Amino acid sequence: MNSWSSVDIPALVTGGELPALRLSDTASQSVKAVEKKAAYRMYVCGITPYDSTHLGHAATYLTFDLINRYLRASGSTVNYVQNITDIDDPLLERAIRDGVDWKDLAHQQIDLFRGDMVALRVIPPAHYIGAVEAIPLVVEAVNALASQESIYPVDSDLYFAVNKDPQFGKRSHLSTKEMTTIFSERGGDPSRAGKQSPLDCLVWMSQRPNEPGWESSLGVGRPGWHIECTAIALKYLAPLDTEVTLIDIQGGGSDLIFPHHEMCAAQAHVMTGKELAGSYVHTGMIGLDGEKMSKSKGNLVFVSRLVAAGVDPMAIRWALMSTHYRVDRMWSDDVLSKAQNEISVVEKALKMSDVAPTAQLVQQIAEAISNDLDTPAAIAAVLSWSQETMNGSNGGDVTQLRNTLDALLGLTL
Ligand code: 5CA
Ligand code: ZN
Repeated sequence: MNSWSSVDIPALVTGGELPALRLSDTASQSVKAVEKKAAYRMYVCGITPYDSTHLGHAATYLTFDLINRYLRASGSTVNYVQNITDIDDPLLERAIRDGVDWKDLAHQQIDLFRGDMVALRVIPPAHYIGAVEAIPLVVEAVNALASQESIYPVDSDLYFAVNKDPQFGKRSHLSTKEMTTIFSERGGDPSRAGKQSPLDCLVWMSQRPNEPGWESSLGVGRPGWHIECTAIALKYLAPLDTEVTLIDIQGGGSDLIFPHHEMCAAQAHVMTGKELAGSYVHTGMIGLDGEKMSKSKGNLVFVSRLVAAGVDPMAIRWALMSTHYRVDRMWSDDVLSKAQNEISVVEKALKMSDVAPTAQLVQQIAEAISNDLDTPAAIAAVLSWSQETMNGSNGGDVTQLRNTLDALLGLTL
């Protein structure tokens, strides 16, 4: 699948090395330093394309964009991979509801998503891979799991036995009861007859009447959800034997902690004997009117609609960064108008012929981002610099600041 167009990022001049990045890691339940390296591997779970990018998706991809930008600004490369769940039950259900072909629906939504990501200046993944195009990889991954005796049939479907991973449950920290409840809420089938354990997950679903299926050595069918991400991550991030974990960062919203990321980690562990990620990073949920914004609830605010209505995408970026990524938070018109007002103050300051000193501000922004992506602190520092500039302070280098806002925060103001 084509990714979206690349983003120009200016070089950052800080006068020194950037502080090491520290990130919240769900598995260790701590803020962990990301080991300094020349090359990183990051996998972020992509959209299921049946409703265009809402602000929840945008917030999640912006968060990982901040990580991507920071690691690059530190002088490293980042192999960034994202999937598209372009075949799954919710997509088929929506296509039937709306009387459209599921492939057309997916393509149209993926195009909208790409447009939104370009507008928000999100660095594109190096590999943007759909589940359908990944079917040969999924088959390979199921075979690798089968060779570890962790695959069994139920009717003509195939399941992964989670107890083959001694670490199962260690990344998400839930009781069996909690796991079972959440599993059934998020696409799982704990009570299906014939399963060895209620939490075992489907890896290959045989073709159902009036549904698409693909020929494979596993029979005619389609991939289960979790194995799609496991297979894509392991193939396109090409883990090295010399590294302790397969990849550096596995990411997505907190709604993916269980079952999705636990299942991916368990499958990867059984396949390779190694832990999937050094850090499991999860973003809080964006809500509207007191509830999580979700396609199934329909309480969505779309990036494309805001942009079509004339909202500056940089204001959306600023608004989403004005609160911390791990916190569940509400979107509202007030959040947006506050961001618009703040941006107009910063823009005014940036246009002054003399600006307040910038070297310390650049350090403050870098330190804030290194501290588990503390964007509210970075924004507060920029606002206080703007105030000082408006009060007549001078001696700063506006180009240095513009480059920092762009390189680290993705803001062109
Ligand atoms: N295709 C799967 C992942 S493999 C999926 O979860 N798709 S999604 O379209 O439902 O979500 C795409 C990404 O946005 C996921 O990382 C998800 O965790 C995140 N996300 C979904 N809803 C919200 C929300 N309300 N707030 C923040 N992030 C969200
Ligand atoms: Zn995923």
